[in-house]
Amino acid sequence: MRAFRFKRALLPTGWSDDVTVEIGDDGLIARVTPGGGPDGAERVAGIAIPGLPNLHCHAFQKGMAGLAERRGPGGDSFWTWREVMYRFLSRLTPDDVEAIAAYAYVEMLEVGFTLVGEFHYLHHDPQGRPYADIGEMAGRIAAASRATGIGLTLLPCLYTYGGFGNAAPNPGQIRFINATDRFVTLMSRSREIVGQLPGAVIGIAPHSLRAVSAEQLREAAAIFATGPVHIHAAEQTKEVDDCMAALGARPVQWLLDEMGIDQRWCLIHATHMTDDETARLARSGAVAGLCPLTEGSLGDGIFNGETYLATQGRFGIGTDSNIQIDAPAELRQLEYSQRLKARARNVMTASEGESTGRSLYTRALAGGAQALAQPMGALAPGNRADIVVLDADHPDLAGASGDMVLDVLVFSAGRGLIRTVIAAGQCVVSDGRHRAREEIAKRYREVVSRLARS
Ligand code: NGQ
Ligand code: ZN
Repeated sequence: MRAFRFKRALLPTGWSDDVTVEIGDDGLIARVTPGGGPDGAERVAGIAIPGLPNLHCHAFQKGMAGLAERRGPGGDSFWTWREVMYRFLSRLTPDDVEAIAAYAYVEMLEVGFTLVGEFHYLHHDPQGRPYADIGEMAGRIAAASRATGIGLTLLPCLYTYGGFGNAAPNPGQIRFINATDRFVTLMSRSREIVGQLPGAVIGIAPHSLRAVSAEQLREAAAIFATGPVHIHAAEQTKEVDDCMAALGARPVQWLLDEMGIDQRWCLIHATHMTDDETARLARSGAVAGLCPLTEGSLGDGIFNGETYLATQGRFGIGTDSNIQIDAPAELRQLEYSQRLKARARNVMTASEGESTGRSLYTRALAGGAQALAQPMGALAPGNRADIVVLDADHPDLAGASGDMVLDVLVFSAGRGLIRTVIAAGQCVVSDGRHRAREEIAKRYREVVSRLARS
């Protein structure tokens, strides 16, 4: 049993002073005592808030951040970015993927993401053949999680077709491809791998309505009848148009009508929805997996936040392409994109007087925990001991109390407030730096410089 004592903490009942959190050997919170607690607790200066789940990540894409920011011939788009991404991933070895993922996870922990949902589709060798161990790449993701201490929900991806209408995969996609039967084998192996990692959870990720058939999606949801189901949906307008042509409905509309979307579903992006789709998605209890920095980077469009929130829609946030890994910046970008769209302020809040920072943070906690099927999102017994500690002495926090602390975190000071991060009871970040940053960054630099040269 370990115990930490914080100057102040955000508990399910609100802000409390002098809080002791006792943690079991399983990395879960055993007891929370406001206003004191047992002797012998390790004192941590600062303000404790729950660690955030990162509900959508393709870790390997961290290694290409900055590679696609140069104007190409004839104008750039999501689809030209995807070509660059395919070229980048075509050369990655399992060692490369592990090195890049480990460094991405170090950065996530340093900004307060204590658990990652890895939407994992880089399965096979560069010729598209499964490795001798079909779970080779899944094992590398698990190894990166273990090395860094970030919690993991692994979402192996079902990817069969190159586009709508069961199109053949293009050469850039061959490393992703499995028909349903081989995906079932991959899932069994991935389940074993995840089983060796304490607290790790597995779900499935049919990549998108472009990459699987309607029958496959029904089949996969039935075979894997419990656990998270994540799918990219309605990110680009071209995808909506192609979906109309192929399936006779818009992507989110089709999923709602045909798949019985419920609480185990997470629709990644869900950018282009009519008001009707937005309200129906909200009522379904599913989570919208918003990735505001990536959606901005890729020119996707702006989520229908006002209507979604007005209908009590649930959302979480993801770093997706990892172009920038920064939890407060994701939340800020989400709110600012809504402000620019609505030409209004304090949009992602539901009630008068509510702090926007608090609203964004607590909704992203709950939505992420649900989407990743993890006990987290509040400092309470039975939950993962995932705790982010903010620097109470930071000048930007002068005079701030209560929820204003979260407004300062999201809108002004940002990640600079984050000093200590505890994941599953282990103190992995102190003074803003991950305990293995040096060696993991060294390996990352070697890998990325080699990739840049070749
Ligand atoms: C992905 N990323 O799977 O990494 C996708 C791009 C696709 C985003 N959609 C590829 N942001 O959607 O086909
Ligand atoms: Zn994605």
